[in-house]
Order: sequence, then structure tokens, then C-alpha cells
Amino acid sequence: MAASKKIFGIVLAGGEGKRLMPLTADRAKPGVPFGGGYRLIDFALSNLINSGLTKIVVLTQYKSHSLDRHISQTWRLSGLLDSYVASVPAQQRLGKRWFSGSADAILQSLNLIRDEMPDIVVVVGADHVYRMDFAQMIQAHIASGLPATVAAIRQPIELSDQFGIIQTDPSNPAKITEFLEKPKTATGLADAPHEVLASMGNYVFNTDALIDAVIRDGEMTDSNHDMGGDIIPDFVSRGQAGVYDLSHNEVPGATDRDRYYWRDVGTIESFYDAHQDLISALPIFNLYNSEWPIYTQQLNSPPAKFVRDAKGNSGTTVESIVSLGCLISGARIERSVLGPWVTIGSSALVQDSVLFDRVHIEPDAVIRRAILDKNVVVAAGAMIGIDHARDRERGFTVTDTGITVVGKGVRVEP
Ligand code: ADQ
Repeated sequence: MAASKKIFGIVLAGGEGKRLMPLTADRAKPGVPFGGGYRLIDFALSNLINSGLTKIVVLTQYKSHSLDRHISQTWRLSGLLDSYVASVPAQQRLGKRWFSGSADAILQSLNLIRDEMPDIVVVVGADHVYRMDFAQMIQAHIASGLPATVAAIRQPIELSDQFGIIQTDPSNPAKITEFLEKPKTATGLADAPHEVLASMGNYVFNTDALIDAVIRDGEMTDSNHDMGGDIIPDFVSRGQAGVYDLSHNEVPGATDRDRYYWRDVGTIESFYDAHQDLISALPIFNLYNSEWPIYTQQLNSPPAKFVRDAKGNSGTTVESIVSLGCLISGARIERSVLGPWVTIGSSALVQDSVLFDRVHIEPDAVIRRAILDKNVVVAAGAMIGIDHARDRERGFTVTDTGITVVGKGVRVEP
């Protein structure tokens, strides 16, 4: 049914990601590296492409250079098939102002929708780790007869203030009766009082209804021009929004553990935890599902290499992801994720950590429960994540849960 419809994809990628500082000091949140060689946006884009969408725009604005470069280098689809993933920065089409919210980003980009004249527009966020077949959601959307559908997943009730929380009609659970954006308190589900139904920030709209809604919203002075805060509640108030529960989504090759995996990686803690979900032998999120691949840039890099150091130590690496171009010499690496071109010297110890591209760790350094941004250099014998007071003194971010984050390009002395 969906195959006969023209579908257009919009990825909202203009968010600042303040809670991921310092990783977002220099780049938009959807451009933050993840899981070795990926960027966060690769998950949303892979899901859309695997779902059969061929025309996708990515709306960017905040510090978008690194994200734009990633999209143009990685996501070139075939011009012959009239397919594209295009990164579109804010262009001040409606006056001298940037996007004032995610709905305003769409309002300012209506020319892109009108150019394609689709029947249906899929609007998704850009900073979640998950697998989802949008073709199944689109089918459910069409079957419902409603003009707007919100993708949803059950979440613990204590996280209600981070999500749009959905109540449905008991006699018609596919219809939303109430949508509260990030409420302080919420009512649990009838069959699971400690859970709520949370919006995933992914929506399917009939094109005309979306255009009408963002134009109407643009005329309102008391709106934040936000998809979750304003547009969806507006559809709900008119009895025109449906819900699509991720538990109905069957993605090929999913394991029992990761079938309905979805993580909002909006904070350092959740970003760190999502990495831990990748690395065990039976990962909570499986990157090795070739039936629903997560695509990213193909690096022109040699394979990772492990060598003995000058003293003959071979080192060990367990429960870790090591990317292309890495060179590990007699070091011990445990439960960690290494991005491309990381080098680690003799007798260094890296535990429970996430190292972005081109981190350089010299001999005898110790890194524990830390995230090191691109090009960080850790000098011989230096320690990170051992003494949190010292980490803070040196200007590093340390979370309440004891994760130390070192910003891009910093040199860490002993
Ligand atoms: P948040 O993620 O907090 O909640 P928001 O900050 O608006 O909402 O970000 C949503 C998406 O829009 C992100 O991908 C972000 O990059 C992008 N975005 C934000 N401002 C933008 C702008 N001005 N221009 C372009 N893109 C922009 C949302 C929903 C909740 C839902 C959660 C799920 O509002 O209802 O529960 O996502 O994580």
C-alpha cells in the first residue's frame, strides 16, 4: 500500500545538544561520533534508507560544518535513480532569523516539500540509536486514516520529564487522547503502572496536514514552534493524531535482545551507556546485523593492528570495539570503544572508556571510565578517571556518575 505513495523524509538535525557538552562544543549533536566510526545521525539515516525512502533532507543549523561534511561525503545516493540525502542549512528564507524551533525549521523548508509534492512526509530526530522499519509505520499511518502518527516506545515512568508522554483512547489504543511534552509527573500505563508511552520524536504526516499545521503554528506568537511541544499537541487537540508502538515493528535480523532497542543519547550518561550496550559478546544493541545495516563513511584506512611492545608485552583486548587504522602496542584494553586511527602505547591501560578518532595514548597512561574527544593526547604516565577532583581541576567535565570527558584536541599531562 505504502509503495504507491510518494514519501519524503525530513531529518531534524539542528539541535544544540547542550547536555552533551563538551562533545557538542564544536559540532552539532547529530554529528557526534558514536560506536567507533559512526556519527549519531547514521542511525536515523540508515533506518530511513533501509525502509525504502529515497528522498531525504537533513535540516541543520547549529555548528553544522562537521555534520554537513559527513553527510556530503558519506550519504551520496545515486543521481541516476533521482535519490538523495541532502544537508540543508538554515537559509533565512522567511526573514533574518534562524530556525526558532523544529517546527519553524520545517516551515522555513516548505519549498523542499513542495518541490517533491509527496503524499506523506516522515519527520525524524537525528540523535537516537535504534533500528526501525518506517515502511511498517507508514502502513499503519495510512490504515489509521489519521493525518498524523507519532512513533512511541514504553519507558520507565521516572523518565517522563524527558519525553513527550502519550495517553491513548482505551477503546481505540491507536488514537492519542493526550500528549504532554516533558511533564513533571505522569500517569503510568494501565497494564504497567511504572511505565509510560513516550514519543520517539519520529512522526508520519499526510503532507497537506503537516503544511497546514506548521503554517498555523508560525502565525502563533505564543508558540515555541516545536514539533513535540506545539505541533503534535495541536493535532491531538483536534483528535487527529495516532500512535505507532515500536513493539509492532519487526526489523529483519534483530536479536531477542535488541529487537525493540531505542536510546535517546542526549546526555553524557546515556551516550556512555549506549556504548556499553554495544560491546559484550551478546550485545544489547547488535551492530553486526547485516540484514538491516547501519551505514557510515567508508574510511580509506588500514586494518587495526596489535603488536608487542619493545619489552615483548603483547597486551590484551577484551570486550571492546577497535576501529580501522588503530595501532595498539602491548596495552591492555577492556570494555572500551576505540574510533579510527587511535594509537595506544606500551603498558597503557584503557578501561570502560570511549575514545574518538585519532586519540593518542602514550606508554603507561591509565584511562578509566572516560570519554576522550578527537585528537586528545594523553602523555606518558598520565591518568584520567582515577582522581575526579584532579580531573575537574584540569578543566575536564566529570558527571555525577563519575564519567570524565576530555574535550577535542586537549593534551593531558601526567
Ligand atoms: P527533544 O529531543 O528534547 O524531544 P528537540 O530538542 O526539539 O526535542 O530535538 C528534536 C530533534 O529536532 C533533534 O534531532 C534536534 O537535533 C532537532 N532540532 C531541535 N531544534 C531544531 C531546530 N531549531 N532546527 C532543526 N532541528 C532541530 C523530542 C520530542 C519529544 C520526544 C523526544 C524523544 O519533542 O516529544 O519524546 O524528542 O527523544
